[in-house]
Amino acid sequence: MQPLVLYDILSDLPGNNWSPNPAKPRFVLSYKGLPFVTLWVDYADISIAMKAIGGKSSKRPDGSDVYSIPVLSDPNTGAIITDSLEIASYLEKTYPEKPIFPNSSESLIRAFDSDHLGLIQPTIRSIWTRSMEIMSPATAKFFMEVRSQDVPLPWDANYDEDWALLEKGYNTIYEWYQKTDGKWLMGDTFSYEDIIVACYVLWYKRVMKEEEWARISSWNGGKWVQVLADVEKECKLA
Ligand SMILES: N[C@@H](CCC(=O)N[C@@H](CS)C(=O)NCC(=O)O)C(=O)O
Repeated sequence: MQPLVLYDILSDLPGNNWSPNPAKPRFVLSYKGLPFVTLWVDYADISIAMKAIGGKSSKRPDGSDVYSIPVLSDPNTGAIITDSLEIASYLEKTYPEKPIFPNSSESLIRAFDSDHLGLIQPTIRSIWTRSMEIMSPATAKFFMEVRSQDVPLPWDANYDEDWALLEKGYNTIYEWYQKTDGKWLMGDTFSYEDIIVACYVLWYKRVMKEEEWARISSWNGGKWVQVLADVEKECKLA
């Protein structure tokens, strides 16, 4: 089997990785035990690089084309897949061993993906502010220019209201975890839902200031540090 190729986003951090969307396919590939290599792309070059390999485009609010990461290229089948959820779906269909959508749960997990993002999206300007700090100045400038089309400036990582909203969002996710008997959102059955939750927590751990990460780590009795550790272990990334 030839290694699959995952396109992820470069940063100044040791080991590069930070962004939650490419983290999700990295966790899935590792969980399923599939061989893969990662190609790191600067955020400012994503559109040029993904257009060149045949990634799918969508539109920015100003009507211009945007190509996004993650993209997965599978030399075993010739497939080039854009979007973390579509990549998860492709990997599940093509490599069904070690399911991430157990018991025909893909449609429910698609709904979960959107509900989960809906809890984080209102606070995203603060997390984006921290994410810009791990990019080169030119890339951070590009990031702010393009992403401010989605969330108008000013952004700041200290907005009390963002922190209150983020904590409220995690209280909701905590309630979801409390409804099950096992350690996963589906009880004793591991699924892509837990990967989604862990990859966002990993983002905070990677980009936030030490005291901000300590604050998140204290929420819900340390639940989020535990979920991240459990998912990393399950996916053989720890
Ligand atoms: N829904 C997509 C979102 C992907 C996305 O927003 N990717 C960002 C980086 S995390 C991107 O590539 N942006 C390119 C740009 O804004 O130029 C997914 O889950 O893969």
